[in-house]
Amino acid sequence: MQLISLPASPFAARARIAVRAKGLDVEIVPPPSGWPHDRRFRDISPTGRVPVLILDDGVAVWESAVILELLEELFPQARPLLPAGVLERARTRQLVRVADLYLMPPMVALATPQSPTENRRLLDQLADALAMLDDLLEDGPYAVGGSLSHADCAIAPALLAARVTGGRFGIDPIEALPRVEAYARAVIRDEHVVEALLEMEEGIRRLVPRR
Ligand SMILES: N[C@@H](CCC(=O)N[C@@H](CS)C(=O)NCC(=O)O)C(=O)O
Repeated sequence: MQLISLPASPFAARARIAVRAKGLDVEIVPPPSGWPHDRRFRDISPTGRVPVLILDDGVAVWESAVILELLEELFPQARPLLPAGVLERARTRQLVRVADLYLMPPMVALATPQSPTENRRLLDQLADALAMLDDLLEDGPYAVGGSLSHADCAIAPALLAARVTGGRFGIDPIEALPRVEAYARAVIRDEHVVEALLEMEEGIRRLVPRR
């Protein structure tokens, strides 16, 4: 299998954490030159986005949350990244939805130039999403159920992205949120999380060269 991934992408980091934690034989490769508009890439990823998982028979699967769910189903013998309890599984999926629907959208919008008013509105949206997350996280190194799950794959990269986004506006959007802060510090003790986050940091440094 191949995972088309960009180091800086929080969505691709989510998939990298999962494939490594599950111990799967997956080659991690960059998108082809000409990405994201390249016609052949659009044939396998209609949104033009990464990550994309290419299965051994050539089938391409896109959307990070779907890739993670598929890996659970394709490799039931590998380390599970969904908890055993039904309600804990629901909470895990809820946190992935929180990342996708509330945390990431304002950050994606803030990545392109906006008016000062729009920047403020999007930063407020991000602050609201982080405050909600502060109420949802469990105490402990992992988001749900005491072990690595899809929730951590989604939330840990999103929090690094939040810090980087806030930093561009001179704020740390996490520091005043005790659970989120404690979680961000604790979850990097996981070897697969820290590996993906270090790759993200390095990828972001390359995208935004220091002056
Ligand atoms: N909902 C998608 C989002 C993926 C996404 O936005 N990827 C970004 C990188 S962080 C991308 O490929 N952007 C390229 C573009 O928008 O042209 C997922 O979860 O996989």
